[in-house]
Amino acid sequence: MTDVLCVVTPFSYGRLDSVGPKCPNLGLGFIAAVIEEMGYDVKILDCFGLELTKEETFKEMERHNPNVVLVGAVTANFTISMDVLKKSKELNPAVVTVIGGPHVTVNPESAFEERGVVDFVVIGEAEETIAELLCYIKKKSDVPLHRIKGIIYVDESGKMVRTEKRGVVKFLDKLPMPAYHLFPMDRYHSYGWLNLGRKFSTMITSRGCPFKCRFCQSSQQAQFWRQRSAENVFKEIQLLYDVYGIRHIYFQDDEFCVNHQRIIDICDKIKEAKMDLAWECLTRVNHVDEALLSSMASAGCKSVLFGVETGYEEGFKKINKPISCDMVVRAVRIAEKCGIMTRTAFILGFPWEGEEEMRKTIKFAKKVNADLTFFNVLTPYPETPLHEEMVAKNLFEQPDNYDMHIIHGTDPLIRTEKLTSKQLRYWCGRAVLEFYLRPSYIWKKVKKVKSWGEFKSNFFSGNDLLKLAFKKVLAGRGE
Ligand code: B12
Ligand code: SF4
Repeated sequence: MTDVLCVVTPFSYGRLDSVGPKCPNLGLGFIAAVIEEMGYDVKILDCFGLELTKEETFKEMERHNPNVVLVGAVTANFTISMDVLKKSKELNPAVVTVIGGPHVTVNPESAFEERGVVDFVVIGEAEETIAELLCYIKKKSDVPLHRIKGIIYVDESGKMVRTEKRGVVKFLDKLPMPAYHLFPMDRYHSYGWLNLGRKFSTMITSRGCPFKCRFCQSSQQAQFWRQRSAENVFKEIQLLYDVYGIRHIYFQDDEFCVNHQRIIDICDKIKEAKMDLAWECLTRVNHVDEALLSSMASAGCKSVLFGVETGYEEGFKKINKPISCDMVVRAVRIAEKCGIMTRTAFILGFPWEGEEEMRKTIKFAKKVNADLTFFNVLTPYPETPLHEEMVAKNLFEQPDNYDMHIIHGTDPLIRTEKLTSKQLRYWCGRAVLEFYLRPSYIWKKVKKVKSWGEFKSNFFSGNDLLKLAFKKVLAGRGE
């Protein structure tokens, strides 16, 4: 029997399984570490990492027979998260069910649409809330439920009670390291395009983002940007390196390079320790310069993903991203000069966009000519300004169909003022084909391949991406 069971719901990239990464769910990792520090028996059932089906997940839940079940939900896995909690109630009506994560943080009522499945919704960052809630559940404190900040529950009269708002965790260094020992650390791997055959994990070294792009949910949730100190981050790198043999880390902070000195300090520590570590991160083009990128490269940074989003100046203004086309080109060229693989991500399908904007964005992506470029159709997430705008303009084709809305996988949920969702699908496929099937690009890629393993992983993920792009173009033709 397990006291507290954290369930990472089943998830697969479907047709793009060769492209998507597998990594620990660090939100639950931090929460489990806090619970363990409190002295409870806690386990993580990582159905994504272990590649369990829904039925296998249910069997494992039955085997663990927990007293408390915790599930984290993004919008795409909300339905299956609810299924997991419903099943836990069926298996044991006395079980206490708790749901948290980005989806219920902005849309908590959805968890109570079907009564009797969820006992508690936790809003926002949960380390402090879960500690207090567990004390209440285990009858270890006298603090009444309504005094626990950051939760929603249904009281005896059937009324939904929302307690006072809880702020974010201010000092991240005081948190324990994520409970990596509870994850199947041998099961994780990087994205297909940078699968170096090394043991892989992700890390989060800061929370929030200082910017407010109109389509982004992260920017709406965290009230302000916070960082872990270089010392604290390096401690976690050492843990992953020494205890789990991790040699490839993806820093999945929304914006890794806000504080240059912190990054340079982390790089210095990696170099001083002579670690054989490869790593990658996400950042914005206006947050990098040559000094920073060369320091990162010398400490093992192999790849940087720049969120670019559109390919024309007016577009940046409209999405509230204070960057310009020149800044994008400049950042990519500096990274190239430093020997870092560049990746850029674009979004197609902002409300005002038509064929002209599609062409501009694709043209610009080709001009930037990063090593890898991703094109996705906009998925407006609840509580973002763009979501509100799309709803107001009646641009949703499938309002509630977020299920299985996985990377590049499914039909667009939206249309624009000028393009249908089928046309958007077509443009998304066409963008991929136009970008990748240029002889100059193929030759650039071939020249850079260093090993048979690298060739294989690039070939298979490239092949799957192109196949999907062809399908999108064929399905979207004729409108
Ligand atoms: C790593 C990551 C992934 C990994 C997930 C790995 C895994 N094993 O689960 C991968 C690459 C697989 C992934 C996939 C997807 N992701 Co993702 N991902 C992230 C990312 C970059 C970091 C998550 C993280 O570790 N954060 C740090 C931790 C500490 O924060 P946290 O997860 O929010 O957790 C805190 C609270 O939310 C809360 N909490 C979280 N879980 C729980 C559970 C309980 C019980 C409680 C009480 C509290 C709680 O407490 C935590 C600690 O304070 C975030 C962006 C971000 N900055 O968070 C996007 C993000 C979560 N992903 C997002 C999306 C859209 C997706 C995809 C749908 C993308 C796609 N189109 O395919 C898929 C869906 C996958 C699925 N079905 O679950 C969105 C979610 C928006 C939304 N409302 O749905 C985010 C917010 C990015 C964004 N800005 O839009 N993702
Ligand atoms: S910079 Fe990135 S994480 Fe920050 S608000 Fe914009 S899209 Fe979101």
